[in-house]
Amino acid sequence: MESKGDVARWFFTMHSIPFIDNRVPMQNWLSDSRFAKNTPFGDLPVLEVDGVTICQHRAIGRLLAKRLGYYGKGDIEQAKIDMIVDCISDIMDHCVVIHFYMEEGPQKQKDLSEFLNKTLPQGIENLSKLLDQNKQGMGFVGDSLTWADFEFASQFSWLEGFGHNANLSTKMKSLMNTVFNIPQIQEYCSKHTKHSY
Ligand SMILES: N[C@@H](CCC(=O)N[C@@H](CS)C(=O)NCC(=O)O)C(=O)O
Repeated sequence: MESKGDVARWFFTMHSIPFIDNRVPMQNWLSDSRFAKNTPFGDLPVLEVDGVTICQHRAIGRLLAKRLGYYGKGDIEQAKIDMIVDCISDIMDHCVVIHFYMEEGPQKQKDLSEFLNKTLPQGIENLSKLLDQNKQGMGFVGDSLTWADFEFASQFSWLEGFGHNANLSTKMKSLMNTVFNIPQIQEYCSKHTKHSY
C-alpha cells in the first residue's frame, strides 16, 4: 500500500537492501478477504523479516530506523523522533478515516471541512514550530536526517493524492525537497506513479 509503506521502501532502496515489494491493488483487497486475514491486524503495511511478520507502519519504520541509523542519538532524541512521528500520524489518520472509511454525505463534508480548516493548519503550525526549534540541523531532530523527516515527507506528500494542498512553511518545504532530492528516492519515485484517491 502506498504511503504507509513508503518510508520502509525508501530505506531499503537507499541502502540497497533487496526486498520483495508486494503491493495489493485496492480492488483485490476489497474483493478478497483472504488478503486481510493473512495480516496480523487486517491491514497493511506489513513487513516480513527474519521469519516474523510485523504490522503497524510506525513499528516497521522504527525497526528500520534503528537498524539503519535514522533513530537519533540517545533516548531523548529518540523520544523526540517518536513524538514527531506520532503527531504526523494523528494529523494524517484524520484524513485517512475521512477518505477511506466515511460514506459520502453531509457528515463526511463536515469532517473534511474540519480537517482542512482546523486539524491540518493547526498540525502544520505545531510541526513548523517543532522544526524551527531544532537549531542543529535542517530536520526535526539532531544534526542529520532521521526517521521523523522521512515520515514527514512521505505522509505530507500523500495529501496531494487526496487533492489537498498543505500550506507548509519555507523550512518544511526545504526539508521535503531535501528528502525527495535524495537520488535513490528520486529514482524510486520516478518508477512509481503517484496514486489519486
Ligand atoms: N495503524 C495502522 C493503520 C494501517 C492502515 O490504515 N492501513 C490501511 C491502508 S493505509 C489499510 O490497510 N486499509 C485496508 C483495510 O483496513 O481494510 C498503521 O499505521 O500501519
